Amino acid sequence: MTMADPPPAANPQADGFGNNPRCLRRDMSNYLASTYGKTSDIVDLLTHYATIGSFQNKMQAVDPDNGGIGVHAVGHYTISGDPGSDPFISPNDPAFWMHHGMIDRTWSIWQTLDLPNRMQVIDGTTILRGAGVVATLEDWVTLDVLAEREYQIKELVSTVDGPFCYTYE
Ligand SMILES: [Cu+2]
Repeated sequence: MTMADPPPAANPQADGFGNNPRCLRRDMSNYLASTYGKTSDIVDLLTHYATIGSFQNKMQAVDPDNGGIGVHAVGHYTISGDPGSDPFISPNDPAFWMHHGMIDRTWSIWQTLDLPNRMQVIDGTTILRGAGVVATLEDWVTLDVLAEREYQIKELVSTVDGPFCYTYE
């Protein structure tokens, strides 16, 4: 007989995105990974979503009844997941960064399938959730301690142009 872990403290915000500090739990939620994070889900994403808006909306989807759970969200809710899952605690587990590398790789592959139309394109707003200002390629990004200067989004959308120089094999 095994004892179940106690549930995490309730998030202080109704939307679940409030600061909720607690000890890290290293755990995997295999259900989401095996249901929505399969290789076939990545292939489907790469081959059926031709615009950046449809591609990222499918990749980011978090509603099983409306678009499913996207391969990006799967990692956030799978790695280091508390029983209630918390997308903001998942980056605390070093294993999570393999997932984010794969998300970057998937975006890079998607771009190379139609470079003229998929490299310099973005969709969405300047904030993660809720209404915000529509982002443009001209907007500036602050990377804090990771970079000595700010970059425009148009400089950051390629793995080989701008400040980056890497490819996936
Ligand atoms: Cu992420």
